[in-house]
Amino acid sequence: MRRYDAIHEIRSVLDEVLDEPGPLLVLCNGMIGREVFATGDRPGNFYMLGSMGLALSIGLGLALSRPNQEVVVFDGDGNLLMGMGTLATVGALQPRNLRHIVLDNQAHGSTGNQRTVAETVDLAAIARAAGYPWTTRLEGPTSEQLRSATRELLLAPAPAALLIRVEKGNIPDIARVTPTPREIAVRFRKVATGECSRAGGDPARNTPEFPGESRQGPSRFT
Ligand SMILES: Cc1ncc(C[n+]2csc(CCOP(=O)(O)OP(=O)(O)O)c2C)c(N)n1
Ligand SMILES: [Mg+2]
Repeated sequence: MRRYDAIHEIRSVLDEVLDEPGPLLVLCNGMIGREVFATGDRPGNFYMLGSMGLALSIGLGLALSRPNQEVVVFDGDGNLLMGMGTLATVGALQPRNLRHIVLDNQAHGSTGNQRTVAETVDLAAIARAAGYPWTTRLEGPTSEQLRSATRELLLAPAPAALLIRVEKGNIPDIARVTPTPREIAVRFRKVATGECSRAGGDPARNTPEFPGESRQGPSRFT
């Protein structure tokens, strides 16, 4: 299964199972964020453009500060390896509303498939050892296996992690995330603080206005 196909299946389960306002989604940098964007943008998606290794820290902070909202982090193996200390903090703090999805292609797929050490390091086992009460690792699942594991993840005691081994490969010519970093932050904050009640609402209607600030066009960041 390709990473994009896995993201597509997971996203359709999230949309089917979780009613509005839906979970806050935190997307790590690189193609993972772009592929989630391609499956449907929404103000409740926080795309971490450019900075690698931070999705789980951002998700943890959100989960702790918004305990009544579900937070789902989409991570890559390279991202998680870069910010691995956060696994221990998550294990220590036990946020009950934090769910962590790791798309493991054992490579920095966004930048040319340079190998990561995920070949020899089982990140799901590390999450379990760090104190996640529920972790599952899927090796090249079928669509149905992935859908079923995603439903389990959403019901599992949190913090919970689902690691999926996916094939290497990017979708050719996939669009960049079009909202600017500032637009992403402002509209996301509105959802997270309850100022806007629909995490999945029409992104256009939730795009803030920035007096005196011109749009730079799509972000250059990976
Ligand atoms: C600090 C930092 N180092 C390197 C990069 C370049 N970079 C962007 S995405 C990426 C790979 C991310 O790997 P992974 O999390 O495994 O996701 P994948 O692309 O494999 O889906 C790299 C190295 C960056 N943006 N920031
Ligand atoms: Mg990877």
